[in-house]
Amino acid sequence: MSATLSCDTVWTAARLLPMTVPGQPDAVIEQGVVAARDGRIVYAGSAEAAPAFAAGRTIDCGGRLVTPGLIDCHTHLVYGGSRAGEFEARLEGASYEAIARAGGGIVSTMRATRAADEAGLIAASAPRLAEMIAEGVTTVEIKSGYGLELAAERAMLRAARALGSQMRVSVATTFLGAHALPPEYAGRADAYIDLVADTMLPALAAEGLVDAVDAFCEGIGFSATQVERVFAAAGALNLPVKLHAEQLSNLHGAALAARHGALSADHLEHCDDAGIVAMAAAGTVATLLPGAYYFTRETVLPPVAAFRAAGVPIALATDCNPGTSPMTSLLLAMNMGATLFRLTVAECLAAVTINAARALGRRDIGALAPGLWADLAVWDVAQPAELVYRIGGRPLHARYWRGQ
Ligand code: DI6
Ligand code: FE
Repeated sequence: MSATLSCDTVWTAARLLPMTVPGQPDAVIEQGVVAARDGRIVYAGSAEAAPAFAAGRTIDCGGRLVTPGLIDCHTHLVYGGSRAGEFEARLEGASYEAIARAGGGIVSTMRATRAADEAGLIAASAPRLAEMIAEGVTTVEIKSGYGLELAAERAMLRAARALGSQMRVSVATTFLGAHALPPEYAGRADAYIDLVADTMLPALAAEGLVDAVDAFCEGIGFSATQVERVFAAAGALNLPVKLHAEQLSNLHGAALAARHGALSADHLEHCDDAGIVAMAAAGTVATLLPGAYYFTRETVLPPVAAFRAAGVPIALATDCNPGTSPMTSLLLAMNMGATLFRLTVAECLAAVTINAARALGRRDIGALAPGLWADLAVWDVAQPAELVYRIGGRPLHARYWRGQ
């Protein structure tokens, strides 16, 4: 006889996919129950083993699949303007790198972002976030990196925080000052990195705007040495790091990230064995971004089989950004992860829940277990594979963020 457990909400008749064992997400609990108090899960498991509940409200899930709320762990969701014109130019033959070198690309979004104020950025970005929420996303990471000067980077991060407080979704902010070289620093990349590491990062961190620090380690971005400077500054502030690594070429960014205990290394199409070994040893998550792979028509696949063999946890994210992945659908990213990268259904599900949580350094989301936030997605699907299989459609029946 177990004692009565008092709680705010009980979800009954759920087919539960708790994601507590990342390797075995097919282990659906057919007659599942979740109970929450003060936004946190107090029970998640079979109805049979459940205690008696004294609940404020009971929600009958009608036998629907219930998963943790989805986590989009890599986005550039906050920005001004559009790059549809650049897309058109690429269709006529211009390459992404050529456009970037000609002052377009990231720098054109920088101009539009600097021109918008915080309210303008919120207004431009809220619809994108609403699309994610409509697909069951309960946590989203949002990077800066289109301001490339203190005031505009601050406006981006403040807009991200504001979206998180307005929209019933958790927002994790990442400072990506080292995303691109602003034109006023042309030919002076080291001086810009000094500004990022010595001025911008400490100021924004002091304002509570930075949960993690990222950089773009690439020929058209920053060198490994420059990234080291940024990571050292992050380390001095006790902030975790992550890295855009090996997207277009191999600068050994994955190994660099692992050396700094990075939460994740992201993209990784050109990652080599040394990078994989280093990531496995450091517990760094491989965040794969199939939307960017697809949209830039990349032909080199990320070494998924080697990540799998080495035991590197794999996450998937939208990389929502105006240049290389104008995508807000995390479900489509799952489909692309399976179709383009050959991830299994089980891997795709873990990639947007438990492993995405790890890529954000979070242990309080991404699974359904006592103590974690009651972030739930209730789906109108017969089996978990349908979440990965379908392209389009809105399979979400209901979504709960912190129990509400
Ligand atoms: N890698 C990407 O795919 C995006 N940023 C990055 O570091 C592209 C950003 C853009 O083109 O606006
Ligand atoms: Fe990115």
